[in-house]
Amino acid sequence: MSEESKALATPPKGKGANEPPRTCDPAALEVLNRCRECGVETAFDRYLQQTPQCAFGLAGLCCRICIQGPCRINPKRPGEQRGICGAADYTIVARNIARMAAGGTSCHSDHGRHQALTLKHVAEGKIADYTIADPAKLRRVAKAIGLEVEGRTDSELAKSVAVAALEDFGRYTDEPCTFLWSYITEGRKAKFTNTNIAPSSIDRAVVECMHQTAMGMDADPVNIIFGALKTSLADYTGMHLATDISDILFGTPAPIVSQANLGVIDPAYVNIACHGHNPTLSSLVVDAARALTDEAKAVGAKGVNVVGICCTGNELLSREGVFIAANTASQELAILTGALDGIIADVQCVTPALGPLSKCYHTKLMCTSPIAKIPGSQYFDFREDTALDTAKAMVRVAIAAYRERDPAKIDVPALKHEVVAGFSTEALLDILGKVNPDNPIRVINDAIASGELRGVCLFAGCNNTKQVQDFGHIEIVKELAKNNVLILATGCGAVAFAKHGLLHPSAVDKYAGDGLKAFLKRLEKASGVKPGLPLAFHMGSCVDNTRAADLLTAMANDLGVDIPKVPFVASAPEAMHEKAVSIGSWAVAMGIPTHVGVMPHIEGSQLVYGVATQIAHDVFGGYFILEPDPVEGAKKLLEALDYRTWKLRIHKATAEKFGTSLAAGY
Ligand code: BF8
Ligand code: SF4
Repeated sequence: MSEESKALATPPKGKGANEPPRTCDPAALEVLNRCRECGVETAFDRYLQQTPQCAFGLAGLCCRICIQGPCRINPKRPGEQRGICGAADYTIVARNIARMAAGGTSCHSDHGRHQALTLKHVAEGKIADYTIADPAKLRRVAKAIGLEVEGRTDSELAKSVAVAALEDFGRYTDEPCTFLWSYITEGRKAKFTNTNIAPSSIDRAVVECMHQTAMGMDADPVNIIFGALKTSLADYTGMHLATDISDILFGTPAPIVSQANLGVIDPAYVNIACHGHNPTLSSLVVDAARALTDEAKAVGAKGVNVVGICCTGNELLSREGVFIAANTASQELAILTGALDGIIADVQCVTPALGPLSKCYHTKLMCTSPIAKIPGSQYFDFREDTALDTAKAMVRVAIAAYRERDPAKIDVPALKHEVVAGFSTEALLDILGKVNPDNPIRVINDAIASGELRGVCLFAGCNNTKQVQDFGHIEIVKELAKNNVLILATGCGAVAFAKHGLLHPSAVDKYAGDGLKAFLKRLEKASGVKPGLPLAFHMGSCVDNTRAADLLTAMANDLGVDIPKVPFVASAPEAMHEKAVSIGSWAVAMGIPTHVGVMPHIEGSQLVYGVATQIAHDVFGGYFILEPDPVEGAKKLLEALDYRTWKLRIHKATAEKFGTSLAAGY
């Protein structure tokens, strides 16, 4: 660790801590230092106000599931106490974490439902503002889920895909969800069938999980965790169909150049941040902004500059090259630049703090979802049939706000980085196909077999104010890159890399080990991607994590093994949201060693902790690595990769020597 890194390595300690480092993003730090002088409060301050946090809650030992509670069990004396109903520590901890997985599943899948309904309405000709942007993807998805493609029009197919997706929400028979079963290995299908965790529908899995964890229901922690895993596979289903349909409606991402960090907010323009997760709205805001350039010029601006925050930002970055200003912990800071004229929010990760904060500035906060309204915002009822008109109305609010700016408050950090993003699974396979047209995915597998790469790591997840913002992401990725691990990234992790200049070819020269550098340069030369390939491949938003899972499935199928044998790990150094719990849970069920850098609320039960970190390994091949220290986290990820690579090489050598297929029993 560098001296600079060591200075940042201490997470905020709590009340009274002397100027603790809160972020390692220089742009964020600049704004935070300024707002400390002017007394504005942010999430970083409120975290400190909340400390010390409740020890019962931190351990997962507070139960509020029925109104006899709250019941709490002393984390220092687990086993000695029970809740009023007799619930033991392990029951309470398991129920709480299972309900978080259900919460995360609800977010991703409700997003997916929205996409599916939009696609259906497009196919039926009911809405004019959307089209099928990627008919080739439509056909690929239709084929993947087993639909007859030949001789059918795009509209017919789009309707069938939409209906298949919607059926995954409400099937009343017992066959597994289509958008799960169509994309996973045969080995995972057998595993999920044998462990009885294959969901037949998303809504049912969430309802069942809430039922299972109600007062007076399941008290068996292992059974509850299996219920949580079933729900998390419903999460996978909802995520996969959301990504598939977004690509169909808005285009499958391909390499694209953009910029990242607060410096993308340009005071010369009307600045509008699209914030949240759903591209259905934000894609039309981009269109509306282009259409209203003259109106922006009429108020003295150079035009309209749409920027992104959180995963809506990732969606726009991946497809349209829209600049990304912030990940979740910096969202308030975008307002504090004094040059943000509007925030157009859809769903998820839009913090309530933006309401009162925007009132202290000229920034207009606009909410658009009937289930995500924030006091202090203006509400626009966003519907697909009037989408462009509503988007224009919101852009006009921001244009009007431009005139209300307070010049004394405008101070945008001059910090931004160029990024190369847009690496969908298809885009990556296309690049790999330039090296091996017959079998693109083998390019990765061969590089692992030859020792050029040590494996693959997917960085996902959020910012969490318990950690120094972005620090874990940055430290771990540097360590893994130095050790020749191929890096994929989504969500706020990907934005962290973007803001710090790691999604750029120059970062390859700076941070990649010799093997990774040689690998990336070979791909770069063959593919001709300009200005070159970045250190980490930005695969999209949080909901797009199944893109990386598809790549992993392709690696496994090419190797002829199931996922637990593939040198592929995941890391969420700053997991925060319930969505991180559901993603982490399906990653483990899929067979992925999954590092989490913020302690989830499970330490109150040794049994549940043991299931997450060890028993899961025995049953599914995946397991949680719970490690807040980034250096240790990186070490453990490398160990997990090395173990799999070592075994793979030995078994491959043995199979080649004796002319057999890879041994199934290892
Ligand atoms: O869905 S990574 S903080 S913005 S939950 Fe939210 Fe976490 Fe960011 Fe995207 Ni994902
Ligand atoms: Fe207490 Fe049991 Fe009710 Fe939970 S479900 S609040 S442990 S009585």
